[in-house]
Amino acid sequence: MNQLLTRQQADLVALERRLVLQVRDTLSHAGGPRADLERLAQLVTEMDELFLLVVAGEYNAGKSTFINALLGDEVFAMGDLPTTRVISILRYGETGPPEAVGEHTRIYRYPLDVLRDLEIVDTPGTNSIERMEEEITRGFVPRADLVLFVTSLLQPLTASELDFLGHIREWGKKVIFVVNGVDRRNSDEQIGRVREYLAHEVRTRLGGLEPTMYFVSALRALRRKLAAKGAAQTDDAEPSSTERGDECAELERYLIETLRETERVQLKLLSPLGVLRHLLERNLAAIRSRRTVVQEDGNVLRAVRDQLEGYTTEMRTDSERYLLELRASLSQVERRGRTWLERNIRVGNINLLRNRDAVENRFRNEVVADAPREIEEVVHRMVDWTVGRNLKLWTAVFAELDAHTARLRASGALGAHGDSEFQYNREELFARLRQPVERRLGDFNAEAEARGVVESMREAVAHAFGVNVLALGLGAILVAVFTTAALDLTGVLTATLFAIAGWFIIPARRRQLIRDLEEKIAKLSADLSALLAAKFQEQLARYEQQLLEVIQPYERFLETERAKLERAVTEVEAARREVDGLEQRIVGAFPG
Ligand SMILES: Nc1nc2c(ncn2[C@@H]2O[C@H](COP(=O)(O)OP(=O)(O)OP(=O)(O)O)[C@@H](O)[C@H]2O)c(=O)[nH]1
Ligand SMILES: [Mg+2]
Repeated sequence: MNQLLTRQQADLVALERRLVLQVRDTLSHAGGPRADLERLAQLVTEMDELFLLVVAGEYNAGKSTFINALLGDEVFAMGDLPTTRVISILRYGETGPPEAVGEHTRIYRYPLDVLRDLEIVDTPGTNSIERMEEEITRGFVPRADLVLFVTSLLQPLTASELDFLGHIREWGKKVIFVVNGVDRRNSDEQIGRVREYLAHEVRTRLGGLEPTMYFVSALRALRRKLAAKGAAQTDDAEPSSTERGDECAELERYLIETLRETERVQLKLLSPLGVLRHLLERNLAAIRSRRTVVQEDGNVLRAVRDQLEGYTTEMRTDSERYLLELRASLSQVERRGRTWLERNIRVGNINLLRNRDAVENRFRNEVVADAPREIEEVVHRMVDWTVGRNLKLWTAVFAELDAHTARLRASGALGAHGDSEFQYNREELFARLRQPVERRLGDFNAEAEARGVVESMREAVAHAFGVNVLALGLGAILVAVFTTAALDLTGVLTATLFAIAGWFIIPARRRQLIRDLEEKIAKLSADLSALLAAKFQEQLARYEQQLLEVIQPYERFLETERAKLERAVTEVEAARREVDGLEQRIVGAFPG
């Protein structure tokens, strides 16, 4: 059609083509469904094709009869049962057998002049029991430049017609109503009543302008033309008179003259904009619902983080309680140590002090006493409690994720756009988020875990205090730490000291030794409590990290997705404004 356009119109076509491509890019960035992108690619090609006048309506409405009447020939099959089964495109050319294009389209040719400028499409009727055929017709609607909607005078606007009209309207198509069967009217008033009814219902139920309507009898028009043709051949033609109330001739004039000459170019330019607008709206809705999903996912992750934070804070405060118990035990050791030293490091005790085993035994029984067992017990309690709380944390996280999935599924947010890349990535990541939680819970063996933690503490103590007895439990290690280490390091147990036991006679020497021992015990006790506290913090940090590692990839995904969706919304909204702007220019370019 390009050669027939004015310069201004050609510019508009170029602008429109660019806009279609731009919208395709926008939707492609926005992760729009493949079908939409394909529709847009096709739209570019369709812009170069002839104007498509699509005749649609329910089965048996008289669509094929109407087209035949227009042609004055029985090109399309007519009948009382669902008759037209495929999209039938009527194109200019010599008559011949129709040509099948794919499964659902057939091309017919007919040498009628008007077909040089537009193609007429007969479609399978809607609302028959052939649901597939309705789908074919619905699928073809986006391609129409103008829809002739054939309905029946005896049953104007059924519920299913209204639904189908809604679909046509969604794609922004201009519709002309053809009310067929006026030959079957009971009275002339019937036409007026139906006209009013239709105008009112279409206006209120579908919104928009006053509908354009033509009341016709397709069958009578066809018969008249066929008779005229026959008469012309036999040379006794009756002058064709238009029946009262039958607007077939006006409609024909509109289609063959007005449409062909002026309106066609404008409609042809406007129709891609309707498609763009519809696709943009639809995708905008999808993007918004995706944004809701991202927000909700984000809320869940925040809830998980809150759980984790709550857990960590609770651990920090409650662990103080256990560490206090621990320090209490240790200060008992210090106190007992002081008394013991005062009582035993004296000259009168020289024989005992010469006996290394005896010293060790007494020190262990009287100073170290129950402390290692107490400490071991506190450590076990502390670890058991930490591990138990950690199990509770993971259980809560799992419940949170589960409830979230159930909520999304119930709201329909999941699977609503299952073909999109977003949906795919999200489900995969969500599964990756859920699996480790599930696995952690499935494998959780609180006893073994607690044993492991205590074991690592035992190793740390043995290592830090140089007690090289791997097979012993924490309690035994502590006994060794206090007895051997304390006594050894101060020299109480060394032979040299005993050799010069005379030292004890010098009061200053004695005091010094007692002070050394006291300091040693205090230091051991401080070191030990710091070590256990550090080990405990380490364990907490590990637990924290474990959960963070699970949720962080998903948090990052959501962050990227959120940014992407924001950008998509902005771009889609901008494209929609451009569609509006171009529409105004097109309308303005065709005065009248
Ligand atoms: N009385 C009367 N009958 C008509 C008129 N138009 C069509 N018919 C009859 O209605 C029946 C259906 O006509 P078709 O043209 O095949 O209807 P259609 O809309 O193409 O139907 P499908 O192809 O099945 O969707 C045929 O028997 C026609 O003869 C009309 O104006 N008046
Ligand atoms: Mg038909």
